[in-house]
Amino acid sequence: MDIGVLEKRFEEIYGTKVEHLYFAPGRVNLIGEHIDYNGGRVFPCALSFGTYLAVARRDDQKIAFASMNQTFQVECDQSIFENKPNEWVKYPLGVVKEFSDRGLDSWGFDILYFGDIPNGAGLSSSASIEVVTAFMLNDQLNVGLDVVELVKMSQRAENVFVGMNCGIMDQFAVGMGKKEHAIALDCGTLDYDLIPLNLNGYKLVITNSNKNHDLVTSEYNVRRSQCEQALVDINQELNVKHLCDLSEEELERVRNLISDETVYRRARHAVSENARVNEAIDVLQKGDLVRFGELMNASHRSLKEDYEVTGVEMDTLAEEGQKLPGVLGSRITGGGFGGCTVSLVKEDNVQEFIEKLAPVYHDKIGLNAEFYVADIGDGVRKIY
Ligand code: GAF
Repeated sequence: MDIGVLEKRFEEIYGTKVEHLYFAPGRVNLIGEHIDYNGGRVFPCALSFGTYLAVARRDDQKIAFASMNQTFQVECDQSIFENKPNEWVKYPLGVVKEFSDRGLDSWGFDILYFGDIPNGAGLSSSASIEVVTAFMLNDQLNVGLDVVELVKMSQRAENVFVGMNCGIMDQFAVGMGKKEHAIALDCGTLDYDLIPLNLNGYKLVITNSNKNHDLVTSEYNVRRSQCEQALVDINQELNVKHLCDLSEEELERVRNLISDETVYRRARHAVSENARVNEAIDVLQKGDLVRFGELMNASHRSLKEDYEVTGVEMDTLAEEGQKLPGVLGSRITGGGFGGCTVSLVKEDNVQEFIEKLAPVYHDKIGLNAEFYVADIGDGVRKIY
């Protein structure tokens, strides 16, 4: 990112200089999908690309939002909370509202964003804009909250203001990521460990299907409520806080309590995915990348068959990708219904992977895939 371009654009829009610049990354999840809201363990990392936020204070009680990626821009006061626009600004606005609800409402900011995360690709562009906004407000208003608290506020903003009942994984990865590390996060307790990513000659390749994950909010919320239903059913006899507190054997023992077959399959995905994550974190630390890759493949299969969040585009990318030389594993990453896959590919085979997968995908689906070799970066921060 050429910061000079952002600074120049800021001056063009607001007629004043950027005073401070902040950055929050996107994220890629290696394994542990759709279990953050089931109290499971997930294994995401922060990326080196993300969202920049340039800001200057202004003298009135307004906030102006603009983005170099979007045409919609707005200058608003608190009345915007009642008439929120169905535009990208609902993400940062939800965060501003979280601060405002805590009495932290000394407004007066001109803000310009620039993001280099592909939008709608399941790499957490929304969490990135939320967390960078929370981090900036915390700093500018001298609130002194720690990053985990900002992460929680950002998740709440998305749940309450945007209406997407996401778990905490994305905001946590964006806030707490560390260069060359993945985060082993227990979403039930928020205990976490930073695990070094020693990939011994392998690379994480992100493939963007360019199929926008447009169903994500509605279908996502349905999946989440199905998991909640499974928990209610199971708790007729048990007393568990989260679905992922169950082992696979325990779930089988109480299977008859779940009357709806679809709800049972959703629960089976959650419980089996959690077991896969625990094993994946373990084998990665032992350097067993072959097993790690097998677990990635099994994760994709479970998301396809039991959770039904993949679709033909993502299945094509993952399943065709799994067959290519030097590929240990490939799976959908993020909420699903489009977005990206993440594949573990031998460094020497990365070019071949791209050259072979792109035409297969194009022939079958008619879309052009894009490829990024993941560069694992740090979490949210102030640049100046
Ligand atoms: C989306 C959500 F925002 C996350 O909380 C998580 O549930 C993910 O989908 C699926 O693992 O990115």
